[in-house]
Amino acid sequence: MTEPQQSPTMDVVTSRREGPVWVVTIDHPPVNALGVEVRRGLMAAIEAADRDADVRVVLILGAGRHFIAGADIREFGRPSQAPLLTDVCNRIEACTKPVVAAVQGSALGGGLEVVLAAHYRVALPGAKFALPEVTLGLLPGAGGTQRAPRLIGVEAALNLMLDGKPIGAAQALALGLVDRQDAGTDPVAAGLAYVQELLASQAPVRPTRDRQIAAADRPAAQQALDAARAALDKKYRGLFSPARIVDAVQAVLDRSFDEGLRLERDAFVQCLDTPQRQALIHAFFAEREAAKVPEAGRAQPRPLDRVGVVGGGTMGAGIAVAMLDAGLPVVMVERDEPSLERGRANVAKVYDRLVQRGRLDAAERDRRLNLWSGATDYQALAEVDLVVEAVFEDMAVKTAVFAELDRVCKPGAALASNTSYLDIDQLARTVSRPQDVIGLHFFSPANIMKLLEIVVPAQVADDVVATGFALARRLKKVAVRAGVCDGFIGNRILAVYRQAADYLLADGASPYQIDQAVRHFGFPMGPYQMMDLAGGDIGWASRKRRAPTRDPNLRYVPIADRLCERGWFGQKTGRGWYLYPEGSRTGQEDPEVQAIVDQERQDMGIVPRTFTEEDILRRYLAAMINEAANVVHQGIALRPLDVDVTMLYGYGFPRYRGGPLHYADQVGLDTVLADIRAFAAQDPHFWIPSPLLVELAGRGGSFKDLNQSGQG
Ligand code: T1G
Ligand code: NAD
Repeated sequence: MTEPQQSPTMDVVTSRREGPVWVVTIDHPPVNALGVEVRRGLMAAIEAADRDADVRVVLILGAGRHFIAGADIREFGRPSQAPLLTDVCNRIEACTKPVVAAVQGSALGGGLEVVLAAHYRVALPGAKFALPEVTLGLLPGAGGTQRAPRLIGVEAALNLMLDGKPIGAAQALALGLVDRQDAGTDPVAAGLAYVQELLASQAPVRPTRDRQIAAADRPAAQQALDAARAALDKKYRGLFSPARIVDAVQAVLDRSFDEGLRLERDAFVQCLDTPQRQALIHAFFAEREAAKVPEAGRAQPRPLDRVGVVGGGTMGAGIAVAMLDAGLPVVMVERDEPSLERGRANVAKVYDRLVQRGRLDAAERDRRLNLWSGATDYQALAEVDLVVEAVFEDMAVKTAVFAELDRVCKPGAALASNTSYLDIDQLARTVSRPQDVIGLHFFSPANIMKLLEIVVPAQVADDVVATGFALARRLKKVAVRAGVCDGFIGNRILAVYRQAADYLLADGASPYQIDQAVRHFGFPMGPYQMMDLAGGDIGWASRKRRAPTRDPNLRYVPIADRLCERGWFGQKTGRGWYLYPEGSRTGQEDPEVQAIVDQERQDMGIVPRTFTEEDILRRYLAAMINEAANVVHQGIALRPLDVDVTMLYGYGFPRYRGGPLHYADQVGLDTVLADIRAFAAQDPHFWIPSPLLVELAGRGGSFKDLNQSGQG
């Protein structure tokens, strides 16, 4: 992770007088974050305005695409430097001249708190307002919890702070967050126009702190607070800061502004000290760093105006929808007309459901579907810039498809496979242009899941890798570079911690106990619920495919096979590890499954033992961390953060724990290693400490060190 260049204080905040207007501009690329030099610059600018008798109004602007994207997140965890943002906001509010904020782009977190501290606000069409601190394990710490409710009401302010999502200019105007909406594109012009209006009306200063919640609105405000508090456990399970947000906003009804500010400050410091804050900020920067790969640094992406998708099944259709959502024309090729019609229907079904739910209007659906075309003749792919193959997971079938692509696609077209496990180097060697072959591993449902593993085979050209990352940005996916191995980053690690779960199952834990422990850790579901969702038949097929090459030293637990032999594949067959009466998606524990487990243990001569929730989690996570370390050690992942991002966006690892390798650093690598060595005493074939884990623990190092050095 690279540190941005510090520029001298005065440059990042400039002030000039235009007649009676003191124009203050923050220019601190890339997002005008409120680092210490910006805070000092703002403080100085307001004080200068107050000293200058010729100044009648102050206008605050942000240069570039964004107004202010918040506090400088990189400063968190370091000793705080004066002035604190709270003091800067209080100083802005206390200015004796009206202060106006003109907002284009993002006004987020501390940036919105600066807007709230101003006396008047104007928004341009692209303006986005949010208090996303909760996504970083924090709460607004510069007066936002006290000023936002006073300006827009308790309920609206709570929603902004608890979900952290942005609202646009129109909604901000409707809520009273801004006073004006300007249709222009230039914040300077918009700001000065509004200032002239205020000067003409001799508008006074208007401190937000002086506003009170009207007596008539207090009962509804208290109801909103009570409802938010009641929903905390369900909606924000495991998170620390949401409850602090509700406490702070409660002060708006019960205390003075300054008492509320002190309470907010104390809560902010508490949140700063939590491991969650570290984990969530790690996740914030990790997903951005993951996009910084050597190939993209060396080459420009190829054009991406038209794409092809081969296969219209579960993945092909989802991938097509993701492309159409991004405005890319898609040519879908299937093996025959009935399959093509199924592919078209799979795509249309997604949009029809969105229209039915009112989340997309019919015209927009039709516009996107019109970008779709289908064919059974591969010639239809002659003009595409990139094609993604998503046909059956069979090397012979995929090789035949790539032979067709090699025959018809134009020179320079990128040829991608969505394979989950197969060897992309082998696939590349089957065509005349291996430099154009890449793996683009989407996750199901491909139009929803944000993760995209970009699998880099040995012969691929840098600009094809750069094209993969450009596509990911276009599709708003979080891309991770992965090397070629069985299962790449995510599925490879998944296979190992799944195996650890199966060993727990064989040795005495129930599938339901294991799932519960994993849910309590923060995953949305446990491994057995996951298998029932994805379909047990997929794992069964891959176990059968691997059987000939399976390591005979490794224990094999045949329980899942027993269920599959009965056709119990999970939700799609109404039962798997759980029962799903009448197609419900919430499974019920199944005593027959437990009976099968007991029988298999007997057949394997295992006397079941008791496992606590902690026992289960230590084994499950140790297996995940150990294999993740191997993936970094073998260069399949560039850095530990790439694994963390993969597990966060593709495998449900709880974001507030930062990912398995960030979590391992927090737990302590020596602790994890000690666990693995203890487990190895019972099973030395499965529990083989990763050389990287041994090396790092041995020298008191951390995975974080490797992220900072950018090395695996
Ligand atoms: N601090 C430091 N760096 C930041 C930053 C921030 N707030 N926001 C972005 N960056 C860096 C980012 O790492 C990347 O760096 C570059 O800017 C471009 O960002 C007291 C406590 C604004 C919507 O949570 O949501 O205020 O990789 O790639 O897609 O109450 O960045 O180039 O080296 O994301 O155009 C609250 C976080 C802080 C907003 C732009 N604010 N930022 O998206 O570009 S807490 C946030 C964003 C706070 C106060 C509290 C997005 C963006 P690099 P990018 P983008
Ligand atoms: P699927 O069975 O739902 O769809 C495969 C489609 O490919 C079918 O519609 C079939 O008609 C078509 N097809 C087969 N041979 C063809 C040919 N020669 N030309 C054109 N079309 C042909 O399978 P799926 O689940 O969508 O998986 C597709 C690929 O994506 C596999 O490689 C799989 O491993 C991978 N994948 C699957 C998932 C998942 O969760 N299902 C996730 C990631 C990756």
